[in-house]
Amino acid sequence: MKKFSDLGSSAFWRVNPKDPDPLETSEWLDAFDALVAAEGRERATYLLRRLLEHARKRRVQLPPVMNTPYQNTVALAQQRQFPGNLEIEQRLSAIVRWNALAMVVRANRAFPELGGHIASYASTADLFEVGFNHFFRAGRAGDLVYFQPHSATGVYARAFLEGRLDEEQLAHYRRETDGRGLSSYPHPRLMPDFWQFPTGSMGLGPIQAIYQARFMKYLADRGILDRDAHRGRKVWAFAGDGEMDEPESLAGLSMAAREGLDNLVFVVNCNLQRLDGPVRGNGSIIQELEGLFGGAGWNVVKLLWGSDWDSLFARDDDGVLLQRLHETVDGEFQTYAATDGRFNREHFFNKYPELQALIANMSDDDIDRLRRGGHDPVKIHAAYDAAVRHRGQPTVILAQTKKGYGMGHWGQGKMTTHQQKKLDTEALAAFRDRFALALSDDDLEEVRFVKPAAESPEMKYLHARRQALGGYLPVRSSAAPPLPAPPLAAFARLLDGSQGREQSTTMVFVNLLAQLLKEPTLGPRIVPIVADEARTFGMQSLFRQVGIYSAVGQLYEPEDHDELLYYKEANDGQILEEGITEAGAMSSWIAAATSYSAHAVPMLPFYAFYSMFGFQRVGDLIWAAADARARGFLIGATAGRTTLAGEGLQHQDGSSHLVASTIQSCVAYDPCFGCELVVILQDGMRRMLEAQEDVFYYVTVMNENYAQPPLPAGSGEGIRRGMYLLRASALPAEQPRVQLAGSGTILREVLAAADLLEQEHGVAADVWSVTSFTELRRDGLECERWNRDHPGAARACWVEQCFDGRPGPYIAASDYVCAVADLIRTWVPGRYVTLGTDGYGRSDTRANLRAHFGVDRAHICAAALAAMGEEG
Ligand SMILES: Cc1ncc(C[n+]2csc(CCOP(=O)(O)OP(=O)(O)O)c2C)c(N)n1
Repeated sequence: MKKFSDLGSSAFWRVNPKDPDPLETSEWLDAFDALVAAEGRERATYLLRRLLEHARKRRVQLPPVMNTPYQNTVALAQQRQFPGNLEIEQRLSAIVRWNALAMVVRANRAFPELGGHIASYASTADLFEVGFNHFFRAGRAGDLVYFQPHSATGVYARAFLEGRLDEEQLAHYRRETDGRGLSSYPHPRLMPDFWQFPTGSMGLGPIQAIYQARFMKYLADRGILDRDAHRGRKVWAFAGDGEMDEPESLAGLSMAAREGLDNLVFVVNCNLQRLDGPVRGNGSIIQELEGLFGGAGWNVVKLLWGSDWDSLFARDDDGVLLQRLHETVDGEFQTYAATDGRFNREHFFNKYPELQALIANMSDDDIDRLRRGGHDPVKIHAAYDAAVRHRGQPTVILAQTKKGYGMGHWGQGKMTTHQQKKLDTEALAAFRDRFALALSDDDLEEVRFVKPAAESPEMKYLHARRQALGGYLPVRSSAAPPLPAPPLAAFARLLDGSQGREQSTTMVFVNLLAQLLKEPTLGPRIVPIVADEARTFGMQSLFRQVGIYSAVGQLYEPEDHDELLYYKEANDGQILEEGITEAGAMSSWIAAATSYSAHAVPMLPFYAFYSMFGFQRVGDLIWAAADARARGFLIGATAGRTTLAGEGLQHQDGSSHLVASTIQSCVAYDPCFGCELVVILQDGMRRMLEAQEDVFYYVTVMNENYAQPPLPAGSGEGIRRGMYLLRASALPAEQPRVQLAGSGTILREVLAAADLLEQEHGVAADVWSVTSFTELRRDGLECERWNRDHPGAARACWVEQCFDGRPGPYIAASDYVCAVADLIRTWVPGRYVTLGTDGYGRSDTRANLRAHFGVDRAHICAAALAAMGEEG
């Protein structure tokens, strides 16, 4: 094993180098102290600045300046007096701890397969409880809390004490199919009256919280949320230190600082462990995160040590305690967490005689009782208090804890603690004694939940605290006023087609959006979102029309200021231009798409992105959006594998509709014509805004220009349900016949193939416009299920209704992999041939690409003839 002193090159070491000449160092430090005393801090800062400049000139490497000592940021002298009843709070948190543990142990005793976590909540319990007792404000203008997912048990256990969940529900933790149980993690989809924000996938909680905080400022700056009513409102995000490894966790940090999000508090539970082992065994995750957050411009509050360390630091005149802390890597801190006072004395304190002297009057038990900051309500309160009062920057609290705190040698600090879900009676008894819980041996044996009597001081205190903070939390509400969707007739101009002019469906979309933005009621509620592709989609006219949101307005004269459609940033701008971060843009979209729930203010976001960089790039966020019951539009632009011609393999999307079909609340369409698009978007608005259905729309639009036809009479229902007969062949009924179906721009190849078949082969070809293979499949599956549940009934699905009396064979083509058109195979009443763009995209002209993949008119025609041949 390497010794710490050998680690000369580690970043951690560079922050804390050895001192080759302590005497000389102390002379410099004394001189500095004298300067501060005589001339003040400002002068000292000036001199430091000059010294740094000077060092730079001399090419002297500068030390990392983003790190502070391994100590609490809030000094004892700055600490506000703890306003609560510490004793009662400790008793309450012991009960919540027990109930959380009991849920997991009981679930796993009954069904060992069920899983569950004890150690994570054990480490974060005090961080949550201080929030619940003193900070988290409830109500419609209350705080929004993103809970660390695998600590959900503690939130349930507290809601049980509050009377919001019953024992039956706790006993059904992770057993949800009968509708009585509790979900594993925060899932609004599964517990829509309880959980607000899905955080189960690591990293998505932190990034969503950041963009939520920004969205709240956006709503206030645009005058949509009443600034006074929402003053002081906070977004709290609890995350694990291991979770900070996720790119999404860090992705929004600089935006949060840039926008001055002082309504945002991150609490990182630094128990120094993740699932497999230490987060930074050879370094310090807290110092590393301090550098990252500080460098990004956050206010960093380190909450490392409990009150019982105060006197040690006060007596640490020569800094030996601090030095010892600095030279200890996290792998060692973990061992100290897993061992007792005696071990800590021998291995940590006895290393230096000065340190030994510092703790000479402490027993091993005293040492054992030295708490880390995240386990001391007084210190937690001080850190939270500093965070909520800080202005101009977001705050991160780096709270040092022990994983499996209180689980003794069965779990605390153990490598395997994350997955510990069983505890024997001996371990339970130790836990009871450790937290002074009034449990009989029988209670232990049965792992009974604990709930003090309603009149007990604990329960009175708990309710009083929550009443003072506006009620209980988390609570999810979906009560929001409906917004009127414009009727279809409002879009008559777009429904009439392009009168022969060539236009892409992207352009039709942008025209519709521009019109919507002018609607008196709905207009202000539209949230256009882009990730640096507005010009790609021809949306730049919106920059001037409604402005780009910027917290500080526009501090420069834009280069194009003398043009009509200049690049306009404004404090009340409506567009969220996120820059090149699909994850950030998606998080903004989620905030807007769930605003009806989080703020009782329905908004209608349209996030337009390169279709390949949607489901493929940020699919997990889209999944989280579905979980969050998002309502809004995702516009997959420049869609299709052959329609986006020159961009090649990484850009060409042939699969997003397949993925979209796997998300139940995602209603996806791939229309060919602008009129179809308008019908779809109008219907989406009606469903989401008026009917308030918890669905969202994914609609692909293309950049291929062609004449847009007017809306075919009577096509509305078919467009919405997924297909309609666009063109019935005029050839006589006795001619051989084929049914051709197509979606997206490939429908135009299908139409051309029909002409070829009729003109060159005398084959009658009926042409179907398929706007959504995925909706057709859903309808088919639903009908099948209904028919199964109703023996004797034979409901026909939409595909069956459409093809009834229409002899095949049936040929379908799309710009996506064959599997998309295959989604409806079961209900096609004859030979069904699907053509698609399986394989990798590549660069070429549209015509060449379509020939290459076999989705052009010639291939469709050939496939039809071959199928007819096989049918005889
Ligand atoms: C995207 C994703 N990957 C993996 C997991 C599985 N997982 C759940 S908890 C966990 C470890 C979390 O460690 P940390 O964030 O340090 O939290 P702690 O439990 O230590 O408080 C992992 C890997 C997940 N939930 N999400």
